[in-house]
Amino acid sequence: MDSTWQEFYDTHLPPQDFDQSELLLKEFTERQLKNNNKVVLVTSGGTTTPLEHNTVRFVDNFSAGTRGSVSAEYFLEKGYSVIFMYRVKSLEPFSRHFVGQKFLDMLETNKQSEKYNITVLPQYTEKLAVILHKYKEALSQDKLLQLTFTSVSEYLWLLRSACQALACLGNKAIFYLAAAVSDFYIPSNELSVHKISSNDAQTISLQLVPKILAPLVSLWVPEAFVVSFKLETDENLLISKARNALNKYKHNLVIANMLHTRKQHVTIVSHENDYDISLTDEQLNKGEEIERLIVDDLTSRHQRFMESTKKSS
Ligand code: PAZ
Repeated sequence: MDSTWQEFYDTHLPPQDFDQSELLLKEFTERQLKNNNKVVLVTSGGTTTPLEHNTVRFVDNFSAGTRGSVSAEYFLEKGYSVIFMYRVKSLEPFSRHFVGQKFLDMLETNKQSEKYNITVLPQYTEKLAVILHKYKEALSQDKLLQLTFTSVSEYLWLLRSACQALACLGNKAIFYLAAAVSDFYIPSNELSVHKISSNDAQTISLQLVPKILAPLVSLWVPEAFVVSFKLETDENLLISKARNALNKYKHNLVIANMLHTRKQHVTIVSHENDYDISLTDEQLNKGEEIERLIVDDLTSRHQRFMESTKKSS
């Protein structure tokens, strides 16, 4: 069964820290507007569909958060301010370079008169310093705001709130919707309160998550530059599905990618044409990131978009 987006918000409570997130979004965007900054909202990571109110079990959507976190860094390099809306525990800009053991492997300790000192191993100092500097600069220049979600409901509440805050930026805002959002959910009033017992045979009936791109493009941020992503595993469906989405929601671009080649190859589907952005094997092995090319392409498109939609005063 299908539900409308209004019904969804009417029947699902906002997340617990919603007032705080709303305030952060409002204040951040007001400061960006005052400083005449361009802002990109990057969504990143996968949403969950909880199976219980007190959630022990949930259905998850695949996404490590690489696309979003890497792109956020390149948008900052291009002078954009970034609202990074990401799934708890997925990759984040800057810290993504040091996940798992990697960070600890960069450090060494030595003990002098009962006190520990920590130093960065010389071979890592430059890398760590460069990344740390960029991170601190983004914060001190007030160019990065990070907000988290876990469930699809939290994601939808936060996304609408971000739209309401960003609407005042008009065509200076980019929406870069890279998060992998659940297509199905169990409505709040049908969810078991407690952990489903393994003794109870369960038939779960899922409802379709409302397609939020529709109100986002037509009602909430009609002047913004909106980019969605399409992930497929069947190559034969990828471009047609991406184009259908573009024709249906009438936003600016769809970036189409295949699960297993997404780090090396994407197709940009626009209203005029489709074109590929790729890294060679050699570039990939050298550690180059396709997001640099994607962000280069998008920011020049966004520039043209702002010029063509400039309001004559
Ligand atoms: O986060 P990641 O780098 O592992 O994956 C990125 C991605 C494949 C989730 C993203 O590029 C994407 O296609 N997002 C939209 C997914 C969808 O069609 O719902």
